[in-house]
Amino acid sequence: TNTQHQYRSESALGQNPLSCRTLSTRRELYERDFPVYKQPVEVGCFSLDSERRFFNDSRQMRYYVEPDRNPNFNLRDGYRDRFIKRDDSVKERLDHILRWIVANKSTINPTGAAASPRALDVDFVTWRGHLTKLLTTPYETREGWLLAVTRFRGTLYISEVETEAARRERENRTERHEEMMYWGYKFEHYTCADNTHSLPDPGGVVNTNEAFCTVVQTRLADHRLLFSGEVDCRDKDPKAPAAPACYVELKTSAEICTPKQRSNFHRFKLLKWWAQSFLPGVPRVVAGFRDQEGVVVSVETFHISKISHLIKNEYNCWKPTVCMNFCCDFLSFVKRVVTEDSHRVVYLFSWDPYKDVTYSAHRDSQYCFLPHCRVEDEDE
Ligand code: 0WD
Ligand code: CA
Repeated sequence: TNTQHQYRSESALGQNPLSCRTLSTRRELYERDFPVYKQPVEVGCFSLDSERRFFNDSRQMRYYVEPDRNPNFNLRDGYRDRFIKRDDSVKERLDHILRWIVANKSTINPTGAAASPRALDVDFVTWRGHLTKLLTTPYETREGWLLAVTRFRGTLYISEVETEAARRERENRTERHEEMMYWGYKFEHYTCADNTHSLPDPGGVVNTNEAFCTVVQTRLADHRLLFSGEVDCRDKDPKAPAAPACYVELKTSAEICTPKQRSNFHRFKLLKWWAQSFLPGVPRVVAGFRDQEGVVVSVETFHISKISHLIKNEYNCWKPTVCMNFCCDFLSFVKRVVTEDSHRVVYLFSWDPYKDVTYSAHRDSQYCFLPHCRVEDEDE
């Protein structure tokens, strides 16, 4: 189209090309060819138990048991009496990933980088969830973000900082909202078993401290990435393809009754679902559609590779290439900006809807998130 041509050659960097201190998030700037995104490879995993303790293994892995297409799962069951909620005022930052890295250095640096024996062979380390936020930024109109970045021995570590708005929202959630947050976890308990030969136990306790996380390595253009993401469950067939291809993401969503609701589902929800699972190479999402009372009335599988076709008929819809190109340009921007290599320095990247990305630098501040005693000390 015309618009596309008009913006092809325009730089994505700021309004003033000489300053290069900001990054635009306007969609038109990112409508280029899809960038190289290598098939993500699982390099490890870890588990967090019911008390949020770290284990360098897959003990929290769960197994998907395909439910009835019209199941009648009551997601409200157990909210009052069988629910242990993780304390989400505790900020874990990159701590679990750093622990995994320390325990698995040999896996990620098989030969040991020649120049610096303890340098990591990747450009970026972060949570998958932070990358999801970057992918959806050109289409986000409600929530901004703050990302803290530290360069340490050449590698850029990205850790989210809660915005004031997000903190206010977390502290002022309605009772209805609190309960609805439980519904997603409850759905997992109707569809996941603890081992390959057992069945789901919806009578058990839902404890949101428990997590199984995959660690994957991949490359986006010239950015080598190492990130971790929480995985709900895997295909229980032992002949299923290797991880991450055997993983299944579980979601709940309001049932779709009108064309307007279907359109909104395509335009907003499928964007988030696609971005989150595409990043680690999780091939499918199983969605439980629930009514107003929290009863799952239908279940549907979405294949990530088919989502871009599903949305093609929506007017002015999101595009995977815009998401990936924006993320790629943001990471390039970070590499250019974050020059001082020190665990004591944090560059804070800040974005609000309809604005450009800006940044500020902070030394020995509240934003420091690399416990320097960890990444460098444990093998010394
Ligand atoms: O420090 C932080 N700001 C964050 C830490 C933000 C997001 C996540 N985390 C940590 C937690 O340790 C969590 O175990 O990351 C882990 C999950 O990482 P992720 O996979 O990178 O996060 P994301 O893709 O946003 O969420 C995946 C799942 C969610 O499932 P749904 O279907 O709702 O997308 O992880 C859960 C949730 O079940 N989850 C969280 N669990 C604990 N703490 C959190 C959180 N803050 N956010 C999402
Ligand atoms: Ca989920």
